Amino acid sequence: MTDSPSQGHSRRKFLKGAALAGAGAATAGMARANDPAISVQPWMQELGDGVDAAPYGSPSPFEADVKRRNVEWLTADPVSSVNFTPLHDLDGIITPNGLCFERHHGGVAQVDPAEHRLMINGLVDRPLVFTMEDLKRFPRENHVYFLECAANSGMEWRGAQLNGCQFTHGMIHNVMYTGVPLRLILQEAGIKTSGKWILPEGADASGMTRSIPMEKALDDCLVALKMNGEALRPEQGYPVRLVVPGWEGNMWVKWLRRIEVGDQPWHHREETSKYTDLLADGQARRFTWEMDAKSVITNPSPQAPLTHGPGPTVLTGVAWSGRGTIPRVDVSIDGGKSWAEARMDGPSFDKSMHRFYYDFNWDGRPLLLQSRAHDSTGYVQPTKDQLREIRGVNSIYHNNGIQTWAVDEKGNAENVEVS
Ligand SMILES: Nc1nc2c(c(=O)[nH]1)N[C@H]1C(S)=C(S)[C@@H](COP(=O)(O)O)O[C@H]1N2
Ligand SMILES: [Mo]
Repeated sequence: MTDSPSQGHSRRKFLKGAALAGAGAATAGMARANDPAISVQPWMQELGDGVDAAPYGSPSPFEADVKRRNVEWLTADPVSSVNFTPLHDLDGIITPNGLCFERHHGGVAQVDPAEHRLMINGLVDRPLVFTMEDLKRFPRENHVYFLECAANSGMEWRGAQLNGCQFTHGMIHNVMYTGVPLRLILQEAGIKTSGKWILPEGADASGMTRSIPMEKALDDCLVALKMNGEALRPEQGYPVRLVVPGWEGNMWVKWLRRIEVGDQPWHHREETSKYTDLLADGQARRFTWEMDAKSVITNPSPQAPLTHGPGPTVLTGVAWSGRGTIPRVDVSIDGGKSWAEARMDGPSFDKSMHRFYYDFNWDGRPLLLQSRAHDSTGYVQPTKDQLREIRGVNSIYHNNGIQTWAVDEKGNAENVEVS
């Protein structure tokens, strides 16, 4: 602590030096030779808060606009609704816990971990009931995975509608989970040879259930206790949720209380009347679990216009695939006529969000921005028209078509479609 005043002193010296250097050097229009704000500011002239001011920290008050938002006409009742991750305000690949979008069918259950249990029953040798402490005695693993609601971009099937990537693409989050492989818990109960499916059930008022094939349950599903290092947030299923990597968010049962093992799927509500894809001919595709490769440019975008003039411009966005990694993203600034390969940056994990950048010199003319993801299986993200040709426009779910933002001379962006 004793050295902090001198640290402050040397920082001021450094800033002064930097300002002088800037005055002489030719910049590419990214800074000014002189700026009065470089002088001593009020916060340099008084002591700041002590270490006891915020036992659990929160963002700067200047970041108050960085928040989850909902779409009013989608929110008939907040206990059965959705809000959206502010993708345009984030960078890197990790979604901070307080900004992870929420989707609840019966509100946020407030679960006391000491009273909460996880039961394994059905076609098992030994039906078992675990406390949360019991779960902590299994070997656990850490993995970064995206969770995308199958309805993400669902409002865009018939045309461009919502103005902002938060609303068109914000039903996704990407966090590091700490959890126990579901395989280990099922093996503890002993799966009978007739056990081919599982039915996870939530402890919330909606009693959420989904049928999941045993193959997936034994592969990479996790019974997760932590997100980004700390306990799950109540909104995300505290104290325990199922993680079903790469598969639609609806299957990631929160407030997990029971897993039944069965010999066939249960055909419950969320896999019949909901989360099925109605095709043009009136038939519905069922069990479309995997999330196809998808990407979106987050900056610039309607909520994040270009505030500088022509010159060096950083375009960025995110891409993900339920089938693997994203080795490549292409970017177009002319509505898909020509494409350039974006620069991938940050860690590349299986079934996780990836970050891409495209650093270019904006000439100040209008832009039609698009991004196109390639995943590690060779699959390429389709255009919205290509999707509609095969799937019609009746569906809500699994819209992974290419998004277009129109940027005008002033730098303002709007959700549009080109054909
Ligand atoms: N118990 C329970 N689990 C649930 C839900 C729910 O309402 N109750 N919603 C599902 C849906 S539709 C989605 S998209 C994800 C959303 O997860 P999140 O709230 O962490 O974003 O949780 C899934 N798991
Ligand atoms: Mo969902």
